[in-house]
Amino acid sequence: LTLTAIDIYEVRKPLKQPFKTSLQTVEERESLIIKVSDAEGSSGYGECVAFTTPWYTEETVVSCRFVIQEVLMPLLLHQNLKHPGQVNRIFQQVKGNRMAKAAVEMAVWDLFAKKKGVPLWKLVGGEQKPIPAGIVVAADPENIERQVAKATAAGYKRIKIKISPLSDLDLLSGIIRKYPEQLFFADANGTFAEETFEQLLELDQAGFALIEQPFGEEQWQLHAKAKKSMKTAICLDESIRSFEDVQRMIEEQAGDMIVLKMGRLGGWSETLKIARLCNNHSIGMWVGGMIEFGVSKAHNLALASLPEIILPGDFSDSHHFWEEDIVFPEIRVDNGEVMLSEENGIGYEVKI
Ligand code: OSB
Ligand code: MG
Repeated sequence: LTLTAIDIYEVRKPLKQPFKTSLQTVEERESLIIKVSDAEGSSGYGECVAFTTPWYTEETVVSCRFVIQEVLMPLLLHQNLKHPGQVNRIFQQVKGNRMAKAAVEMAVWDLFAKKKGVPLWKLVGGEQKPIPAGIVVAADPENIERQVAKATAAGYKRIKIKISPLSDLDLLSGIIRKYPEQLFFADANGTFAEETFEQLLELDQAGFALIEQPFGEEQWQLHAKAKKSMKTAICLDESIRSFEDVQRMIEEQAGDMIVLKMGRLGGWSETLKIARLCNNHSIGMWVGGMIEFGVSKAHNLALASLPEIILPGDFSDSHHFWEEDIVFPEIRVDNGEVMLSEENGIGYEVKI
């Protein structure tokens, strides 16, 4: 496999409704779609999940465009690749910039699967199964009840509620008690601190199946203390930037499970390595989202097809965030499940 072209396309779409987290309100999503092509005219697609500003991670759309165009492209173009796993190794000489690397690496995996004539989920060792879908609900007390009712009626298998030390705990536990069949996750996006540790402990009674990233990404000790003091599972998101971070979480007992975000971890190779490590250590994992378009979602669905991934991931219907997605067909959640495409590669056409 020899890449003859790598193209970058910019996509920018308003969200149907602004998405409010305690860190940032996202009103518009800007993303880079990467298309890699070979001499025979086949192409593969990846999506860069960096945001416009560094509110969630350090990388941005502009930094990724620079790194992809000026640094990663020259390393990869015209190289003879036997397997997409080589891309990660070639990129190792470039420090960090995992979102930029992931976007290109994922596109190569898609192309490789297409050249082999297999769905990407099959190539990575997944199985054909309905993928359980979860939705995210912003921490807006005015609308939360209505949103939970709507998501449950739509059949979503899990609802993730954005929380912070300012959340109304009585309101949350009231809602959770009203839906005993529904699975609830909480995502704090690192908003708790040593001073609010006691408030976190109170969340133990609310009925969440897990709490995602209570403390900041470097707060390994606080996470270990929370894991020891709580019965609710501690799930790390922002803290997990690499394979080594997962090793550290295991060694320091700083969490019970992790969110897999391929677009932030550097792509397929690193993520598959992490999934194996978690499997060997009985660490639970599920596939996380970042308000993405269909290209990234399609890769994430292939990841969720791995037999060791059981918990519902961040998989909302294309029409949850967007009037119109950039893939055909769009991502459809039916009765809380997404069917895996039997088409080659990511299994979706890209409309750019
Ligand atoms: O922390 O999981 C997060 C969105 C953007 C950045 C970070 C996160 C999120 C979400 C949305 O929680 C999940 C989704 O896309 O469905
Ligand atoms: Mg999160």
